[in-house]
Amino acid sequence: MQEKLSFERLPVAPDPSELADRACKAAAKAATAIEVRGPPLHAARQREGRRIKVMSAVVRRALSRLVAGFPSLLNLPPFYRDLVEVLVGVDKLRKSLGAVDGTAQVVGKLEREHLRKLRAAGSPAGAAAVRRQAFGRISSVVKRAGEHLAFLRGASEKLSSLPAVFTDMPTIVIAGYPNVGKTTLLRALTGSAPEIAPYPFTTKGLQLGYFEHHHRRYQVIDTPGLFDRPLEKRNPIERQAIVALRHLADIVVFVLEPSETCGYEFPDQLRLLDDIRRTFAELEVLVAANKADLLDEDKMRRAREGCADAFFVVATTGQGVDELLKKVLEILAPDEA
Ligand SMILES: Nc1nc2c(ncn2[C@@H]2O[C@H](COP(=O)(O)OP(=O)(O)O)[C@@H](O)[C@H]2O)c(=O)[nH]1
Ligand SMILES: [Mg+2]
Repeated sequence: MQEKLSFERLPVAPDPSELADRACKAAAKAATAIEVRGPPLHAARQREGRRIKVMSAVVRRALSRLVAGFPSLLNLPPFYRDLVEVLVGVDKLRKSLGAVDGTAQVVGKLEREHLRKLRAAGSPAGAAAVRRQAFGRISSVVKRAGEHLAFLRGASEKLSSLPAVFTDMPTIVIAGYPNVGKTTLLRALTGSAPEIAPYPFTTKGLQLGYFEHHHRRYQVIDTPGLFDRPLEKRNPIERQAIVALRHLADIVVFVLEPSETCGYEFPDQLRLLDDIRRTFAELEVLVAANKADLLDEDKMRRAREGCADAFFVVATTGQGVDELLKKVLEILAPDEA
């Protein structure tokens, strides 16, 4: 079963002082909850030992959870790797996760070191001093990781704008100017309303839909706001985020709208089509000439001249969509179409 990689629920890195405080409080509470027996020194060692263990455990658990909550950067699918690179930098992220993991290890070491010292304590006051020293050193180690924790907090926030998609499902990316009928075509292809997923550098997000053919699922992605102006007009960071979609796409359907009711002139639409063909150079780009119901003879002729191999469709009624889909499946599943 394929699974979507989700960045929507990344853990939020704790504030170092708050974490240290929380751990101290939990430790104090745990120490009063245990029953100790025997002479005062023995009882003090038990209590203080318990406090050190709980302090350490609370800190280590919080740090390990944080690290474990980030998807492994080593085997991120290229689509996500590119986006993580654009948004936070893979190396920086790896370094901070490594530092936090290292902090958890050091805390464990400090715990063991102070438990040993505790065994050598000669009085209840001495045992309390060892515990205070352990708390102080653990707190300061956690605070020294503050910069990395802050970086990870920012990273979680930025990465929460990444969409949850299937990276290994055959995928059709729909491109074209606004209002040409991309979403309507997605509905026609999938038979349902799309899910919306966030995407960096656009407030419109992605629209995702799915359909099944011969027991195989296909993903259809509408990209409002991403491929609706030439990529040269984007800044390099935006461009990188947009171009990451080529890792997901197995085929592109570019929606043309020769009737121009969308408000964009036909020649501009053809220029954008050229741009998309260059961006997805390694992929097949099929063209759907939509709103064929609105074309008079002149515009129909012009559309044929402008794009000889376009599929004329009416996304609202589904007319022509089957032929387009047949071609899509011929390319994506040549053995089954
Ligand atoms: N007449 C006609 N209108 C269409 C067709 N396809 C879409 N529309 C209309 O065009 C408008 C924009 O469609 P939409 O799918 O939202 O475009 P998008 O911005 O590219 O996603 C909507 O009002 C649709 O109902 C079509 O084939 N014929
Ligand atoms: Mg749309």
